[in-house]
Amino acid sequence: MRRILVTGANGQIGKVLVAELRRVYGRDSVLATDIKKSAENNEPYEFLDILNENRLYEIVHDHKITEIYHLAAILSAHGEWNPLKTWNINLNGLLTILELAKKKDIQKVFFPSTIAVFGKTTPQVNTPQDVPLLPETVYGMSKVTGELWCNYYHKKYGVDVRSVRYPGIIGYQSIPHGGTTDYAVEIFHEIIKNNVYTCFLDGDTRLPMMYMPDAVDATIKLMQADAAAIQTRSSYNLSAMSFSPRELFTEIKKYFPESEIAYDPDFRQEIAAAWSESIDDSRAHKEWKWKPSYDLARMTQDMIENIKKLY
Ligand code: AKB
Repeated sequence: MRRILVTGANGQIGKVLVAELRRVYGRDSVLATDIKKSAENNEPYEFLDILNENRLYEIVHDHKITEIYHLAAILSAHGEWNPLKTWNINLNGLLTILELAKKKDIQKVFFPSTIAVFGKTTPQVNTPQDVPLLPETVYGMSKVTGELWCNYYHKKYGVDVRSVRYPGIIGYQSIPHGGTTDYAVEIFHEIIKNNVYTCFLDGDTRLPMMYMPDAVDATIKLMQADAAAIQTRSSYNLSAMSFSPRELFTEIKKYFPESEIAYDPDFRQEIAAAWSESIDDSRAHKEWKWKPSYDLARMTQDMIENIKKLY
């Protein structure tokens, strides 16, 4: 019987992933854990600080957990404010989970990596799967190292750990905090509320992005794939679309012709400038049949429809 634990379940992706996992496997099969309680009913839920190893072991034992989706992490922008804390949470949290999976009867682990693993030494256009990785944020460093540990635990101990490098994720279900790609969600809320947005990235900074339903679909598909198909145990490149703030605004302006944008780049511009513009994710297409459904136009239309209902 499959029993899933999700860490960071009340974060941007966690919230939507938990709901979808519960739809697929049943509410009681999916335990949400986080250090913050959700405003909505999120039961079954347990408070869990990922660095509290004893409590993690207890929860896994009590709830007879068989799979872990380990989402808890500090993202790129907030990571720069407290590098050592970020390293501790992002990397030691993962190592605790991998050790647990090695010792206990955990059948599968999901680890989210990110485009933040790329750096100035990486080709920025159509970035291939295997490239030099020299990230300059502590978040990127922790995720590259995390990928290597996943590969190590798989090869050395047979832990069935699977991972994707998420691009910027766009969803209407929450306003993300702490990331460099957060502008691509904020812009919708601000334009719908106020018809104006000031972007913290430069207008021409193109980044790989993905709409939430595709991100959740990719995650579940990867976890459901046959173990033999998963040839990459560090992390898969994953992609759906790429755009700059200017291109996204042009699309949004079709619905709000009076709206305006200004650009006031801050420290996040330097982070974004080192990341890829677009990603070659052909290996994910080939090995576990990944295929996105949303492009810029379809995502924009759906975001606007849903965010309008919130205000
Ligand atoms: C961030 O901006 O830090 C995240 C990511 C790309 O991993 N959204």
